[in-house]
Amino acid sequence: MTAGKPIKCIAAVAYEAGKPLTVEEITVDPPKAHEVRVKIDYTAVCHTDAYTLSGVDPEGAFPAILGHEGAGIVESVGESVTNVKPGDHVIALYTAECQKCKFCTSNKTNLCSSVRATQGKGVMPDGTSRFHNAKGEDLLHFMGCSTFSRYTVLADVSVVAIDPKAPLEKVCLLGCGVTTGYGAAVKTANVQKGDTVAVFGAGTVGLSVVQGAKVRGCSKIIVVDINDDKKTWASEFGATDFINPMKDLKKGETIVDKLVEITDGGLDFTFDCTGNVNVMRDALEACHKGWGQSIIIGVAAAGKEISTRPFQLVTGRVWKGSAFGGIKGRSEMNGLISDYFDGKLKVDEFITHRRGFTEINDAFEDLHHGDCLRTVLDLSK
Ligand code: NAD
Ligand code: DAO
Ligand code: ZN
Repeated sequence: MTAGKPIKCIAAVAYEAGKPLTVEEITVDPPKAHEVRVKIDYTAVCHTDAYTLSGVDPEGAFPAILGHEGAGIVESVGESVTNVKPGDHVIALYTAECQKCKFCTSNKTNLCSSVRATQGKGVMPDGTSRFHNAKGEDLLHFMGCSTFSRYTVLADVSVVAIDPKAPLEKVCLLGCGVTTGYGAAVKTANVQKGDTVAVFGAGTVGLSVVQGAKVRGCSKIIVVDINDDKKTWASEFGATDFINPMKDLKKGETIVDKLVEITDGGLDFTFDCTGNVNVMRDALEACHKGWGQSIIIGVAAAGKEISTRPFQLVTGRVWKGSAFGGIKGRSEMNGLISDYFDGKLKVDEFITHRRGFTEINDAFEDLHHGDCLRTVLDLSK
């Protein structure tokens, strides 16, 4: 019986920017009111973890326990928690859903303000941490999730119970990349049968946009990526065309020229899944005059800005953004799990690497290789 007591467990601690994570034993305090302690079974590594660890994230603070794409089982709950109970299978949500704040009740956005301020500071809503190292020092939380620990504590608004039949070693990916891309296509953009779509960047996010566009019956799904190795994956996930702008353009031709030419004036929808601000501009300008919409999903490096001629917007192109695919984690996650069971949503196909948790630093290395979409770590190993 561990409820109400501190738990000692393995975690990967980010002590310093640019340094490998330290795998060590930490202490995880019991959950306070409106908090949930979860035994994390599986977590993947995403670019945002690497971005923060690299030190270029101006909001990155150390020492911290990173990780935000994870799933596990509720070990215990604090007072007043009503949405989950011990034994529930859950996914951690970096985009909370309190169902009460101005954002949640607006029906216009999946952003939620309930834990925003403290989550950004790396602490729980009461301003303190539940993680301590062997020296008794506090360790910061990350994105309200901290899935790089066998046990973590989440705000109750940052956790969703899922169908226990869903395999946690796979659906942990619904905690970020897959949901982000799929949701951006079917929810933020709400692409329809017959629409033409271009997706810039064929990582997990971009390929998941592709699968959303395919499910909706889009007529053309063009993937643009500078890495030719992505061509096979693009076609497996549903792309109709693949363009490598480094190799497939005529002399003097731009990617925008090419896309506009092959789509009779431009795309109905484009998606940036690269985080490169120049690509974001191309994606906007490749949209059809009068109605084309470009959705920014990629997270640009600190300080970067986007630009275009205002005339692009005056003439009807629309620039939008999407966080976590516009998906409300607590109310909509089980719909995605159903889509997964029904074969409409691919998840397993994104898992290119599996490792034991102690190999977490190798999983960060995997991210730099073109053959890796996601590495899933098993926290029992
Ligand atoms: P990834 O690195 O696996 O994929 C990026 C792809 O873009 C790669 O295939 C790469 O070859 C390609 N690329 C790079 N530069 C390019 C260029 N100039 N032109 C065309 N293609 C180019 O990353 P991912 O996990 O798929 O994530 C994609 C982006 O989405 C990242 O910026 C990530 O931080 C962001 N993201 C955003 C959200 C959100 O909620 N908005 C959530 C998760 C991830
Ligand atoms: O509500 O102000 C806010 C911030 C919401 C956070 C949205 C994050 C979107 C990008 C995250 C990157 C990938 C994990
Ligand atoms: Zn809210």
